[in-house]
Amino acid sequence: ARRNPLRVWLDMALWKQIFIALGLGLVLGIALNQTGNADIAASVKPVGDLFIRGIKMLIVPLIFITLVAGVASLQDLKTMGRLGVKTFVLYLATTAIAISIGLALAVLFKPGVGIDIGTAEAVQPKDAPSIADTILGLVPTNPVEAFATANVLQIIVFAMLLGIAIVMAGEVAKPIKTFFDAAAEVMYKLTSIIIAFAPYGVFALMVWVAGTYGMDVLAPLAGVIGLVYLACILHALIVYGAMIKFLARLNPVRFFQGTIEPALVAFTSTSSSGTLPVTMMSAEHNLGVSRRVSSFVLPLGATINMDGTALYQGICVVFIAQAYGVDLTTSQYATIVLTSTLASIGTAGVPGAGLIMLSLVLTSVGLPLEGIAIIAGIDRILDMVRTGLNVVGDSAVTCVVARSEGELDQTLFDTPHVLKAGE
Ligand code: DAS
Repeated sequence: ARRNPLRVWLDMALWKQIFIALGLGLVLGIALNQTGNADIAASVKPVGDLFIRGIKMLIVPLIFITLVAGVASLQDLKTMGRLGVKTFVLYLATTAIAISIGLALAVLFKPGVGIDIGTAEAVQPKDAPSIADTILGLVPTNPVEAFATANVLQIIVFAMLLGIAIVMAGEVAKPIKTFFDAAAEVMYKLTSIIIAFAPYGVFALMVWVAGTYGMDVLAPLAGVIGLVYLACILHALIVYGAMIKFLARLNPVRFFQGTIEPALVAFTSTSSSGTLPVTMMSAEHNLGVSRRVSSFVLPLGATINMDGTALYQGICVVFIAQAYGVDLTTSQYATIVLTSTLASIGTAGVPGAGLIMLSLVLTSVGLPLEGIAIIAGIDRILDMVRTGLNVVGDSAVTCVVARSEGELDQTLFDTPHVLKAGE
């Protein structure tokens, strides 16, 4: 008997709902743009913003509570140290590979050759914080202020130290440890409620983006857009595929299936820290990663691991150099790799952060900042795919680290799409 379509929709797996929402939103947005109704497309944006606000609301309490609970559950602090080293090494390695792929493809395909330069006011570059300042900035002088300003790295440092202190306090701290374990469970439930709204938020954001940009803005820069998308997809398939297959000895197909939800939320929201609650839920439910590992590796990754951003910067710097007819020297390429890596660590996981960092990389090789004006017009389109890659890269490293620590449930990993909304 024919089932009620609403029943069919509500029973559908979350990832399918999100895919359908993405496709419908894209088609409707382009249709509205082509029929001159871009204002109608823009009018649905608040629905998307509401969803993004919902997941952002979770970031601070979710990271803090799950990380304290995760660290406090570590029996020995040696594990913590080992986790940290593995996480950092893998994050930096994948970012450096990402930049190299970006540079190689840009030199190969020359997307910037023949582009006429639009002139515009220069974007003031944020000077890169010195290494010392960066390290000092990690320690919050006031944890409450770190919470209020959602300073994720400072929250991570405070939560880790608090968790370590709970372990050291032993029996007397039992009530606190129990509280954080319970609070973590509650935060996961709250996250699954918000995730139920993902398809609607994704739909609205896609209508707005497709409706606002349409095809005419994208055509002249189709070359660099296509190259960034191609590079991100290649990086994911080759680098993460190989990591999952050879380092984690797991099935890459199952990995990519398991990261569809966070990848699409990141793609439409262009905020990896905003997507973090979804990334954590999918790591746990789809990929079988333990909370202890996911609550440590993912928040760190959302802030310091941005392969997509690094790759995008590699391509855009060469694109701008080509557009200005500048031939970069080998030492300039080396400078680009270094500044892009540092810039992607310093880039916050928020929309458009990569464009600001691009001015830092351009300045480092003496390229005119006006070049950013060309990219700025299409940056939202580029931000979508680079943020998606940022998030998939975080999930890949989390799987490898969890697997190496014996904290990945392979049965769960091999079961496609366990993540349910609202459970
Ligand atoms: N949008 C940023 C993020 O959330 C990345 C970027 O702007 O480059 O990861």
